[in-house]
Amino acid sequence: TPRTRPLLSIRAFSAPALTQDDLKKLAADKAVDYVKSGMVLGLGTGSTAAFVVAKLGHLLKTGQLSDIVGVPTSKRTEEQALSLGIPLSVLDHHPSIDLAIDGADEVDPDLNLVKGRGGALLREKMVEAASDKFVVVVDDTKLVNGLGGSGLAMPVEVVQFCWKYNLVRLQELFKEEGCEAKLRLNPDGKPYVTDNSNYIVDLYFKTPIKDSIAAGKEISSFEGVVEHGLFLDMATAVIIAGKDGVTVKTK
Ligand code: ABF
Repeated sequence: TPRTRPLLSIRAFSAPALTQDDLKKLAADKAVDYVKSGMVLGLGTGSTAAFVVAKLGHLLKTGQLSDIVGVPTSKRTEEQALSLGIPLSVLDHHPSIDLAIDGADEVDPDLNLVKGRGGALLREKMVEAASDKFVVVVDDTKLVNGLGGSGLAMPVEVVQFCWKYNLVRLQELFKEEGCEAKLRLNPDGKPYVTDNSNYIVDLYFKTPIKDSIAAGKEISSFEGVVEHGLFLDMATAVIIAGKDGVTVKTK
């Protein structure tokens, strides 16, 4: 009797899992769909926003986009954009921006954000507040139920003068949330200095911030506080990339 051969075994080839960088790039690509030739664009900071800037550079170079002007939110982004030949400006010359695209550290269900772990919160807030539309690009690890809920830093930019005084006041303000305030340091142990020559106090919460609107107002009322990382009611849309695809949330 002829030997029967086993039926061909069908091995399921699954696509390799998407890395976090793949997800960031997916969100960035989707956001660039909102960009049109002739726009003034707010250019964000951070690894997700860097994918946006890279894509804009590519579209310009290949002639798929023209006449855009970028307003960068940090020196880092300015350098990247310049290296890609993206024409740049500042708020002094372009006080109203058509569209800003930037990353975030936390996104709550109402599209309120924590931003600034990358240290660029002041310029980000100025540029994004001056934008008609503000599109946020994140991977789904950034979603939280309440701001401060990731357990990671919520930054506050403070003047260098008597920074410890403000650090203590900030920690006291969020006593109920079990807040621990720390001066941000560089790897060499020296204080991290922002593009605006200030320091950053990072706030770590045990429980999410109870009332972010009240918190934002209180932080801003402290003399010597320059800006905080709560970006409330600013996002027009949030593009979230997860392993099941890209979702766009609007208010
Ligand atoms: C900027 O970059 C910041 O507001 C935020 O801190 C950070 C997010 O970085 P990444 O995209 O690298 O996670 O958007």
